This record gives sequence, structure tokens and C-alpha cells, in this order.
Amino acid sequence: KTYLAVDIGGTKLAAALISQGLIIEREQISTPSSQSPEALSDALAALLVPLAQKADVVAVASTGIINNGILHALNPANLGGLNAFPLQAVIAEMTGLETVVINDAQAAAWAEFQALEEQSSTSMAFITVSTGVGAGLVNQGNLLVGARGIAGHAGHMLADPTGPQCGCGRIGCVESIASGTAIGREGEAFFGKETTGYDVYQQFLAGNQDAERIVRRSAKAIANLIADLTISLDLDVVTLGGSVGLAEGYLNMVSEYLEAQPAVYRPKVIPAQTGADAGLIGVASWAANQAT
Ligand code: BMX
Ligand code: ZN
Repeated sequence: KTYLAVDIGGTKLAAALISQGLIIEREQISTPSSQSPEALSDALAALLVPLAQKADVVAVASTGIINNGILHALNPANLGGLNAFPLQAVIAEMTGLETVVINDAQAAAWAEFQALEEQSSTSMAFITVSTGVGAGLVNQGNLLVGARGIAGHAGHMLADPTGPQCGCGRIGCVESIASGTAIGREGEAFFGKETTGYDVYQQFLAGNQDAERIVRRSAKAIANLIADLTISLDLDVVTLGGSVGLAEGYLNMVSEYLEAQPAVYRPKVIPAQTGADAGLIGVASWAANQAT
């Protein structure tokens, strides 16, 4: 079968035709900045309708909680304010094809798991530190999706009860402290309005101490998240991805904070292997697995 894989993120919409696990054609557009349901539908139609003619099944990985095919943003700020969208029905209607949908980090986790040398009964978490903090969990070879699609939203576990309010409404989530968005917001006090996470990271690499404090706070929260997931899920390995997760020196800093924990909290931590197409490849492979 040929899969039309789709990745819906806060900044880009990507689509690819995938056959036998290989990408044969790939297209990408920006996520419309006005995140009205109509703008998203129109952008998806422009991207997907031409490719759908060459596909048998549509497999979608999207940011947000995917509950029975409906996208609910946990943190609507990551999607320009959009908080509910009937993703599966809209795409099935516009393509005329069977359509399956899971969360983007869940999909990427599945791709990362396939890329591991040792699989069978391995337990793995993939953590992405980017616009938000997402995670996907594989428990002894099985991807955890959850009855409501929530499984793996570990970016919303508690990092600091005195921390900022997260876009999800809770106080002190990991995402509110560690994400690229959070790093940028913290940086505004030192580097001016509209400072991005990227800007702060560059300042950190250039030796600025305020930037270093902000980046370290993020890395420490991710190290604690890894420890918490390891003690609850008996993890063998954690793969770290996302633009912040893969930034120069970040993984080393996370490892440094993990080293301070007792051994039982420390899994093997490696950089994500599958790169920018993890969501696309992972969701196509997951859809193929569902069918068998
Ligand atoms: C947020 C949440 C997750 C997502 C994660 C990473 C929304 C819209 N998204 O925690 O579902 O997996 O961000 O998303 O609530 P990314 O876009 O940063 O990769
Ligand atoms: Zn939150």
C-alpha cells in the first residue's frame, strides 16, 4: 500500500507519499497563521488533494490530543488559538480515503523505536523539545496512544509548582519552563520583546550568563522529566529530539543533570535518529501495523 503521511505542526504542514517505509514524494507548506478551522481546511486541501490520487490510505500525525479523530489542543497557544478541529473527518472527506490520526510525538516515537538496534521488549520514550514539549512512549514494544489519545503528553507533568502558568491552564508544566517558546519568553526580560528561543540559545552559545541560566533551567526540567518517566515506566532508553533537544550542547547538559540522580533514574539517553521526517515515517509505519 502507498500511504499519504501528513504531519501537522505549529509552524509547518508536511505531507509525503510513503511506500515500503520509503518517502517517494514530499511537499511542505507553512501552517496558516490565522488558525481558523477554514484556513486550516483550505491549506490541507491544497497540500493533500493532489497527492491523494496516488495513495491508498492517509496517515496523519498532528500536534495536540487526537481523541477519536478529533484534534483538541492541550495548549491552544501552540496552534495560534485553534483548540478543536475534526481532523479525521475533514481529511477523509477531502481525499476520499481511509484516514487514521495520532499525535505527532507518538508518531515520532514509533519511528524512533523502529530505528533502535535493540527492539523486542524495549521500553523507550521519545521527547521533543521544540514549540512545545511532546513525548511518545513505547512500553515493551507497544506504542501507548491511550483511549482518549492523551498518552505521552508528559510535557504537561509538573516541573515547578511555583513556575509560570502553562497554555494548558496548569501551573508549572515542563512545557512552560523547558520549551523553545518558554526559553524565548524568559529571554524577553534580557534581550527585548519578541526574543525567540533560537535567539536565547545563540546568546547562550556566545557565553551570555542570563541566557545560560534560562537554557540550564530547561535542561534541568527535561532531566527531571526523564527521571520521572524512567521510574514510572522502567525505561531502557530515551531519545531526545526537537529543535532545542538537538541544539548544540543541550543533550550534554541534560545528561549532566541526570548524572546527579541515583542510577535507577538514569536510562540510556541518545539523540533522535530519524530527523525532521520522524512524524511522517512513524505514522505511516503505525498505520501499516494497525492494518495487519
Ligand atoms: C504540546 C501539545 C502536544 C504536542 C507537543 C509538541 C498542543 C497543540 N500540542 O504539548 O500534543 O505533541 O506540544 O508539539 O496542545 P510540537 O508542535 O512542539 O512538536
Ligand atoms: Zn501544560
